[in-house]
Amino acid sequence: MKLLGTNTSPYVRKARLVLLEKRIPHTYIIDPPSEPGSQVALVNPLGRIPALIVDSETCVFDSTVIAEYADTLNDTPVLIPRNNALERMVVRRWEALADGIMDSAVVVRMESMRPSDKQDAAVIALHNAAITRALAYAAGQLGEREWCEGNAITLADLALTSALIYLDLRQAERDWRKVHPNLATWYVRMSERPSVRTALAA
Ligand SMILES: N[C@@H](CCC(=O)N[C@@H](CS)C(=O)NCC(=O)O)C(=O)O
Repeated sequence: MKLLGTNTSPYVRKARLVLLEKRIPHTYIIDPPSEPGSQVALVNPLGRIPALIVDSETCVFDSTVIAEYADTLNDTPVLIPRNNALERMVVRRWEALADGIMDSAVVVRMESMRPSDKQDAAVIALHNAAITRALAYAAGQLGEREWCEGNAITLADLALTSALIYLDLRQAERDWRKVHPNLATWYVRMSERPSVRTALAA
């Protein structure tokens, strides 16, 4: 399999973390969709990354679908609970929360890259407020537990890790570690995992 992406995309990092945690063999290919010669639009009509090329006829797109597909390929570990509806919902809700943080942080980033007289301060404020609330919710849900849900790593932990890495990249001034020390403690443990080290290194 080939995963097309870039190192700055939080959705790509989430997909990579899933593939790496599950040790699913794949080649990671840097392919910014906006650059001439990009393969992305040829395999994903939306022209977005991540795009996971399974074979000449099959491309999986949207990080949520990649995560779900990859999780069914093996059981080591199971990242999305399969039998318990409540546990499954909670993990998917964590993913939605993390994706929402990414979505809002991307909007803030895009808006702040516009000429200053064209930036919409209200849009920036709205999305920054959503991120602030989402982080408080995440910290409250996590408490002092080791994992976001249950007694082992799930997609929830990987999605949240990716969202926080993106905040470090684009909103370092937010200093979420100071506001939520329990998230910081949890993140230190996550960042020691080989998958996270690999996904941060390149
Ligand atoms: N919901 C999608 C979002 C994917 C997305 O928006 N990716 C961005 C990169 S962060 C993208 O490909 N944008 C087009 C571009 O970079 O030209 C997912 O989870 O995969």
